[in-house]
Amino acid sequence: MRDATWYGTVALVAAVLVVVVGGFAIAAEAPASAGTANAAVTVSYINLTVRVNPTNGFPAYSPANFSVPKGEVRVKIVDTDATASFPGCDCNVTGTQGNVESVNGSAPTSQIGWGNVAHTFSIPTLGVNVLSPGESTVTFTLWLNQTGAFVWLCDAPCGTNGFEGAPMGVPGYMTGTMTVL
Ligand SMILES: [Cu+2]
Repeated sequence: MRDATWYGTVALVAAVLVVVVGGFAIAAEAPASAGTANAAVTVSYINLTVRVNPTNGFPAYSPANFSVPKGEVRVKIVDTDATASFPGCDCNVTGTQGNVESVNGSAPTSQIGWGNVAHTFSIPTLGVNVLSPGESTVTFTLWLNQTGAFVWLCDAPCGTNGFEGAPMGVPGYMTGTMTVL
């Protein structure tokens, strides 16, 4: 038989449940309303260096594997390798904002002369082609609107082992992966 104490306990449990469930409802709404206020574009930066490995003489991008967030990414390539020419070069800048790059802080340009291209920074799947004269600093902006892993490579035949051997075809030298998060 249920006495007054039993009914009192049931009522108390029910009251606690209402308070707890109500609290969860309030807590669940708070982050959603805070999230809608953030509509700003993310701008980030990545600095790459091209230098010659002193042990084997191979030029290499560093870092070769890197991550950047989705959005606007401003890239700087400091190329410390010697100047070189690239006969047969596709010397048009593509896939960057405005299809331009800037060399040593000069006015943005959409083309570099083949006689002054030591390396390229190319991402075939994104249509990116950037030319890097040796002993120079190149800057450009990428607009990355999809996440994933994208292989970049240098298109200039800058080694003596063809496109398969080092440095051209070996990750860590003239090819690597850019991960967009
Ligand atoms: Cu190269």
